[in-house]
Amino acid sequence: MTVELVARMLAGNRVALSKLMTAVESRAPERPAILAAVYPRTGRAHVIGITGPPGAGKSTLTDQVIDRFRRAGRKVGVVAVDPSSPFSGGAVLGDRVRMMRHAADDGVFIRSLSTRGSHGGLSRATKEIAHLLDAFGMDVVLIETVGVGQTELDVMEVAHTTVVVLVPESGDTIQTMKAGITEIADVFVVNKSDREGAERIRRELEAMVELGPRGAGAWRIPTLATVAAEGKGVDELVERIDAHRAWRDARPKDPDAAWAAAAHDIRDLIVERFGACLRGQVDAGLLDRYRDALLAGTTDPYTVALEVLASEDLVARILLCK
Ligand SMILES: Nc1nc2c(ncn2[C@@H]2O[C@H](COP(=O)(O)OP(=O)(O)O)[C@@H](O)[C@H]2O)c(=O)[nH]1
Ligand SMILES: [Mg+2]
Repeated sequence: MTVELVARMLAGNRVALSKLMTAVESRAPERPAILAAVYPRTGRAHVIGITGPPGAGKSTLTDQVIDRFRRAGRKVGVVAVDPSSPFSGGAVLGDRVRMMRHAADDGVFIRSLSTRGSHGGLSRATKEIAHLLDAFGMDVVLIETVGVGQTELDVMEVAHTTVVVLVPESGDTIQTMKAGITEIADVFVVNKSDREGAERIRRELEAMVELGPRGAGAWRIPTLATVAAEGKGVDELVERIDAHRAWRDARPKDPDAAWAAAAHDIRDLIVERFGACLRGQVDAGLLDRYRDALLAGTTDPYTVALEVLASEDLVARILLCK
């Protein structure tokens, strides 16, 4: 089933892609097998993060960027992440509406993710869905996420190039983030530059960039002005995004970082699988014989846990976990 679905996806079937995304997002048991099967086909796409406060125009900008990439003949996958609305899903819907004109385009695939569907593992789900889009053959994967909190930082770890979108009213955000914001951004965009104060914010950002690394090979973070609603400044944005990729590709690869990232993924997968199995084993009657003593007050949960951990019975059940 999984093998056939992956084969269909790799052959360009969008329904298969969509089903695989759902399996991965919901942590179906086939998830590691799916990811292993697509792995050899990943590593080609340029993954671009677009983040910033709600209402900054990220979706409008994403829509414009999709348009530019499509004109250049590049295929585009989009993951719209919304960590902020676990129940409503409202913003995600708005994002989709803003990118609707690409819905009929075979070279575009848009997936929305909310906290609800991904069992708290939003950054993991985002990363894995980006891998699927990469394997599907997308040249570019855009990840739109809201805000600059920890979840977004985790999400952005997946991105090769991160665009931080601000607006003329973002002065406070910049002040609270201070240097932290230049650590995540590869490109700054002041969107809604049709509004007053845009140039002032742009200069503030530029001053902050000046304080950053300036060595010969260092990337200099550009600060761009856009009016996403009118498509202004988007060509330059796409040009800087491409330039960042070229800069990145020209740098020597860091094997330690690559191994650390892989080891992190491997450990997570092992712990997750093992934890789920162990939970099942413990629930399957391992605790029954402590019930009466616990209710009678002659023991307590902590003592029971220590006894179970030291028991041969637990070891026997652990051996059943694969
Ligand atoms: N004035 C102005 N409004 C814009 C611009 N870009 C987007 N908007 C509007 O800002 C609102 C929020 O845009 P959206 O893309 O949903 O923001 P997101 O929450 O960051 O994804 C929408 O009503 C857009 O039409 C712009 O450059 N100038
Ligand atoms: Mg949006």
